[in-house]
Amino acid sequence: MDQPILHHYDLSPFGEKVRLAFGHKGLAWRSVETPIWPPRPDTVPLTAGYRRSPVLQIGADVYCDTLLILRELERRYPEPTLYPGGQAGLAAVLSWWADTTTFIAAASIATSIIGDGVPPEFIEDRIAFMRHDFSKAASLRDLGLNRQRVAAQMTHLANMLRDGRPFLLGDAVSAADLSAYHPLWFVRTHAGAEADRLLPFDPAILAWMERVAALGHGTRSPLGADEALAIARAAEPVVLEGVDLDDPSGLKAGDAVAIRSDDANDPIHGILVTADRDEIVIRHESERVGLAHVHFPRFGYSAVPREAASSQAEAA
Ligand SMILES: N[C@@H](CCC(=O)N[C@@H](CS)C(=O)NCC(=O)O)C(=O)O
Repeated sequence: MDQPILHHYDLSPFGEKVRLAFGHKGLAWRSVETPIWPPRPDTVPLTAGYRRSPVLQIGADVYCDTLLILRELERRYPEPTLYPGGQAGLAAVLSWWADTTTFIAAASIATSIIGDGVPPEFIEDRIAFMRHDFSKAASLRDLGLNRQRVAAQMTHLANMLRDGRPFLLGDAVSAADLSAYHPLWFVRTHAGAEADRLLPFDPAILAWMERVAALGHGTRSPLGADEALAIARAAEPVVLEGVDLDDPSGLKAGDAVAIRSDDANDPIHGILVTADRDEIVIRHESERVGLAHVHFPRFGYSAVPREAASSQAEAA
């Protein structure tokens, strides 16, 4: 089986979530380091326009969004599970809650401390892409707000851990732990001792963080971006079934589509290959890769006809 290839950068909290999933499953994987802000000329040929990080490549199949990346790792490498005790739905929903409520607030707490060292290009890029200002001045201005946001989330974590369970859903680690962990990992790594002053890192949370960190990152070996693209070029995407007739999108295989993400405006385009309950897959061709299949989770992403997407964008 092709080795998983992660396109990511080390600073990325969502990248840490996937690295820990590799650790939990004891996987050997290849690491392609991407720039922290675009242009990313060696990633774009794989992703059909999706710009976020990380992205998982397996042969000529490319998985976008950590929600789907973890699910795909689970499908290919079921043991040990990331969705223990038949709680896949709960783990996924809890993951989404943790990912979406704390990432920006926690990162801003870190930039209120280390913001002077953040390159202006990064700050400008994220203002344009995320409508969020990570400059030190803006992060300091909003520090009280962001401390409250993250502390409120940490209260829920502390409540979940209060009965002495080692992980959020019980005895076994789950995807929910990785999602709740990565923003706190980021703020603690970068804010250092200040993090403990600014946020309620109580002993139960710290002990839980140590358990999650102990999962490690599996066996990582570096891979050049050119080599990763060559691997995709030499591979065939996994063959998939078409689109159900009663799919909620109303679309069918072969339609030209745009993928809409609920919280970003990436211009993602391709030809619909399949759409099932869990994922939408589009075909994407580029000179350096040839044919790739780009996969998106259904939760948070929708496929719309390409023409409708273009006319809506023009009207906006
Ligand atoms: N919902 C996405 C969020 C990923 C995300 O926002 N990642 C950050 C980096 S940690 C990002 O893409 N920032 C903008 C960029 O790197 O271009 C996921 O779960 O993968």
